[in-house]
Amino acid sequence: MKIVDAKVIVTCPGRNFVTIKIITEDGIYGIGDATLNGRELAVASYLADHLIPCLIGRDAGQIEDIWQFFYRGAYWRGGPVGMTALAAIDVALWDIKAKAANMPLYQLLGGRSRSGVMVYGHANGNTVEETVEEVGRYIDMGYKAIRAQTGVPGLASTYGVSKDKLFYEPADADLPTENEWDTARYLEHVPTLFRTLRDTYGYDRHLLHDVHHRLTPIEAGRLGKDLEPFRLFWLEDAVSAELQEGFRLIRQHTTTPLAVGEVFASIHNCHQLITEQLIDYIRTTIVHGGGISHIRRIAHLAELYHVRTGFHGATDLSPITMGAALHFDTWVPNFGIQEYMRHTPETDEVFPHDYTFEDGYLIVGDTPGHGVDINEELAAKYEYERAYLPVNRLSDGTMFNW
Ligand code: GCO
Ligand code: MG
Repeated sequence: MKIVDAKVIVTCPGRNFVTIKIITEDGIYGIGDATLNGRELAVASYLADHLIPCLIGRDAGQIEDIWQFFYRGAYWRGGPVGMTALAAIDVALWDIKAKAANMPLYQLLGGRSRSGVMVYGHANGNTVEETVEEVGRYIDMGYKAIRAQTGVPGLASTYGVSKDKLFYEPADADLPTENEWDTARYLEHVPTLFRTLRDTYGYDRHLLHDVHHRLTPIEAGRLGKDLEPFRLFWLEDAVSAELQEGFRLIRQHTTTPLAVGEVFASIHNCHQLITEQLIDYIRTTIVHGGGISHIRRIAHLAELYHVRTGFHGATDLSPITMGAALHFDTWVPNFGIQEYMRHTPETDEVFPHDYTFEDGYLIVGDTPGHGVDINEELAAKYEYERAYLPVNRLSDGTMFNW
């Protein structure tokens, strides 16, 4: 299965997506997602200018060797741009291998471990009342698990609170918009949301919350403790995780389960978090973590330490990532939950796929490969539009984490 061609497709059906398509001599092709929000063209160039020239002529079946060639061979290893590019190639090669074997990808990984993949949706509102109402909508849609975010009084905008309720898109401008942040106000407000949610809906559904890297470890410990009575499924990205041992402090103060890792690019960003059992869920997903070949290593390490997977699944990850992740989720023994933000109908049309939502679960399809395709003609109609994620400042102007 010699690789005879490979190309990068950039499309913007409402938001930017980067895709690699790898074609073999016998006509089988595979596709992989290479989208890195706000840095899309860096990955597109990394693939087109530096990786694809080395890919042509190789055997598409040698996935591991190709992975090692690009990882070790780069000398400059890792990083979000490099690992996203590598992930795209890896997923496209797994797609080819599964198609050649005439099997859905989960069969190649080890077969089905569960009938469906439990997902969580995003409910948000400007006020507690609005968020409570939104959570009700998600319950009505059948979700078993719901992430809840609310506006903070006194702040003009808050992470996770969007105008369009069903299709949240944080990259909202062609240059970064500046938001304002206030930790004290936030810490006061969030417990009210979860108290009201539990008073309204009881304890039947799983509730989750994303702090988006905004606290220090001791602040995170306090929030985790305040939220304990409301039994969160997880508290996500409570602090930015460059300092892995910083999580020890959070752990000393709370039993609220912790999730982290959507911005990690490799096992080296989380090995200590896992082996010291400082987290409960690892969020690094296929597209930003070197593909199936590398995420598999993270999942196996995590399994030894009672850490489960909880893959990132925001709309800035294309349906290809969602498809590949669902095959992985269907197989991986230590599965926890899968994030699921719905893509817009325009995006779904560019990336036809065979997974379906049923009663709070995503059900993987049985099409050979990862079950997601790209309509290139349609993709070509949507030109790239530069878009950035916002940045945050404190009220005195100090730059902060977004
Ligand atoms: C999540 C994430 C996203 C990110 C986005 C950045 O938990 O889904 O935090 O909403 O902000 O993926 O590109
Ligand atoms: Mg998050």
